[in-house]
Amino acid sequence: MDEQVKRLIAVTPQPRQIAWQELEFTAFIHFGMNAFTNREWGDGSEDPAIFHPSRLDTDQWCAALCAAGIKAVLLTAKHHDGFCLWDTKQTDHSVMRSPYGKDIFRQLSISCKKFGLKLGVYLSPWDRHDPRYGQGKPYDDFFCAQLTELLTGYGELYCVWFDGACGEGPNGKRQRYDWARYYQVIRSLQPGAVISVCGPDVRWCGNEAGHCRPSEWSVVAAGMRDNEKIHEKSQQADDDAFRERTIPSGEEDLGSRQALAGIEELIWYPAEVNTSIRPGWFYHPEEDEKVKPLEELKKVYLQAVGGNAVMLLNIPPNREGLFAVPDVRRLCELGDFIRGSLSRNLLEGARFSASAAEADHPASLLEEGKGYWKAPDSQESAVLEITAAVPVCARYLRLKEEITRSQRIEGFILEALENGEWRTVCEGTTAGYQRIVPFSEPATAQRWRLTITASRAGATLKALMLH
Ligand code: FUL
Repeated sequence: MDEQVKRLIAVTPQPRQIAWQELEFTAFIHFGMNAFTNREWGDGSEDPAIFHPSRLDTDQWCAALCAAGIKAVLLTAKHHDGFCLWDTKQTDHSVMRSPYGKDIFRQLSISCKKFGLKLGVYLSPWDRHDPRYGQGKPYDDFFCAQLTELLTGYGELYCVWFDGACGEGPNGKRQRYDWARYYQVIRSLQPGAVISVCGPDVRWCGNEAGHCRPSEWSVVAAGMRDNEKIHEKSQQADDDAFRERTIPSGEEDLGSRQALAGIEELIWYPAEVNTSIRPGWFYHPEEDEKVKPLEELKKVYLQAVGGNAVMLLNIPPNREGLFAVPDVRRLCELGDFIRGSLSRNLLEGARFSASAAEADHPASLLEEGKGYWKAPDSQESAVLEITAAVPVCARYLRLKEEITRSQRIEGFILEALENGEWRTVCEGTTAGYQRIVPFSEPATAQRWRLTITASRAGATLKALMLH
């Protein structure tokens, strides 16, 4: 085996990264002072007296998230303005000093249990309220104490999300974050939680418009984990145009053999696609008419969840503390699409055979969904023949690699036997945790053929489905 291929396939995920990836579709909730001031970034001088969501109901949030098929939720416990949504003992600047007076993170944690959702937390390192920000260690002490409260008082968390944004500008305060210390606190208190974006476990896809790369690799250069670079990129996030932007040019290809040639340290660093259901991250009444159309959200879902990334969709509660009607409606529509078009596997009961397989990993394991097929490492291409129980009419292909064996597939083609002739139905590049490919037109056949045209050593598949 080629030396580079050997190095590439030696890179595999941590169990916490697999658990996170399996969530597939997750939610962000941006809530706080900004909903009441109608801003996106507060400056920290907001008076807690104005925070009074009159009908806040975390069950309403969770019910709507479940209707969309979402599996986990991240709350902005503290955004850049420093206002805390939980009962913190580290500052007065919190919900406890507001007319609302209750711990919102606590309420959400109770609702999450009730609805079977995982819970995570966004804690902004940039803090425009606390006077310790910019003083070095005193701020790190404060930040770690806040983290400790959140990581010990609310049960198991699946994610801690660190934003790279800081808009202090050249004459502003400078705080050098002690990242290593923050990570240590998280690893010791919540070892199962991933640390995302400015963290070692989950990579920000690089934009807030919902785009990921056509070939999203989870094996990338260790340099992608550089918080300073992430910070630089998200500096531009204050600008509306940025939210519409796609992948930064020069960064379209992060993981091909060519892109990684000569890179010393390689890491498993899977992508997350974060975007908001509305133009802003926080609620603004004038955006009630601007909830993203269903077609756009379907596209983001298929590209992200079907493109080896996790989708993180933001839904901001309004000033009453509820998801607004248009947002709830859209979540239900999206859930209907996912349940209606992408849940039933038309290849249930189908027979699979492969041009080659390792003895322990025959193609027949794909039938049972209990193991995975694997081509021998000497073969960088392979063919799988599929005979469905009955002729099926399909619109989507779904592939899942066994990622504990790394990400290997570089190209594939699906054909259908129609009227005695093989016709190409769709093709693609990477698969990874999961690839979903919509067909340009529906195809009806009983016999199908998947050709892995290229892979890093022997390909693996733990699922091959048609919908
Ligand atoms: C950005 C922040 O500045 C936005 O306000 C929002 O929280 C988004 C998810 O990340 O960097």
